[in-house]
Amino acid sequence: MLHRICRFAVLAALAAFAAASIAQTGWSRYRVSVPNTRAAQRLTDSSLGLFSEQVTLGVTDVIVGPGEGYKLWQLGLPYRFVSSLPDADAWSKQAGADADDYRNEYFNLDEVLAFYENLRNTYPSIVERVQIGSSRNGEAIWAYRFFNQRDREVPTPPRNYVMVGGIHAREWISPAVCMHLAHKLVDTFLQSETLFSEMLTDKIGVWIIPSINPDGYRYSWTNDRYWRKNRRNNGGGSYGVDLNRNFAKAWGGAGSSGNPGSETYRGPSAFSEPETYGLRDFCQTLPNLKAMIDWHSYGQYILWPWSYTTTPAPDDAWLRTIGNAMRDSMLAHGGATYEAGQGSVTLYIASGTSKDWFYDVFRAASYTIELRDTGQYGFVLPTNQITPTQDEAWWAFVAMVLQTP
Ligand code: 0X9
Ligand code: ZN
Repeated sequence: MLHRICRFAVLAALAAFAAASIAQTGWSRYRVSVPNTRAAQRLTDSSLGLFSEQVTLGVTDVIVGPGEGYKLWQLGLPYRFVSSLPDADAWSKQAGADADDYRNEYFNLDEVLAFYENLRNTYPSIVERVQIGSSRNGEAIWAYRFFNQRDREVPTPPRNYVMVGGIHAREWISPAVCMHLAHKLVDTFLQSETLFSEMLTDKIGVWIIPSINPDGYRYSWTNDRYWRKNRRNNGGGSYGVDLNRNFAKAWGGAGSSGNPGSETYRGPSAFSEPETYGLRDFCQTLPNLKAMIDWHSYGQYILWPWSYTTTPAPDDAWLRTIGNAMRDSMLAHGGATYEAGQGSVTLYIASGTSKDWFYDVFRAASYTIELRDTGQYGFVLPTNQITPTQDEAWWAFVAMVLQTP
């Protein structure tokens, strides 16, 4: 009896110690032994977050949040500490109180890139970057990869997604939305938001291109707020190619111009621009491409191929399903009303666009999303609409990921 009491006391003390030490580490990853189906059921029924889609026999990794140590203990299963997970907001604390300003003001290119570098430096295990090329004026074009840390351990390539920011210089809400996707992905991968269990698996890698048109974006800050194109010197005093008319699918067709002075100048040939061929070459290195979203403004549209013709794309049915799901998800989470449709039909015909090329080559989900508003302010969207636009864009993105298994 005494022996039993002693053993209980030791266990209780150990439990208290374990609970206290877990609480102090904030978010942690633990590996739980799951010897049989009864144990598996206990773990399934607990409210601990999982690192996988479901409990597996043998061992299962769980996410233990601050103050959740007792839940681990209550399982009555052997477990061991694997690693502590960084605080999802550490990056903004590190950068000072202003780091969240991207929610309320527009960032110039240096600030945008500093934002991503800050995330990468704080969370090197889940954020990487690669240079996908250089702009016409020699500025680096970056892609940042956000991925669950575990996908380094699995042999199969993750589902890859590409988010394109700022192809049109003056559409400042596009890079602003991409920054928010980056921030939310970090949050999602670091913490167990069970709603996103799909995204917590090892199966997705999201590539965000903060600005595919850095020269144009800079120019829209320094010289001309309404600049759209890149900054190619076309000669004769004219500058710029409309990058969203420079892709190879139906290049040169209706809804693009051969006049260098035009806002929709398609360039001298398909992929004549380093920004577009950089994106092309980069996408072609990615296995298992699931989707691309090219973020634009304005009009509040979710558009799928084709853009160059009003004939429906061969996969119109599932493009529509995903597009409608994005629209519904935005609305269901308090966002604005977006109209979903085939680009050429819902908006206008445009040839040589990113989404037609992407769909044509990869037969993957491919969208242009025209963010807020519907015309009151247009490209110069007031700063108090940045946050709600970012929030609804996140919900469109989540829906798209859930629809593309
Ligand atoms: O014209 C464009 O490139 C896009 N609109 S924007 O006002 N952001 O310039 C729309 C391209 C989407 N596709 C079709 N219109 N078909
Ligand atoms: Zn645009």
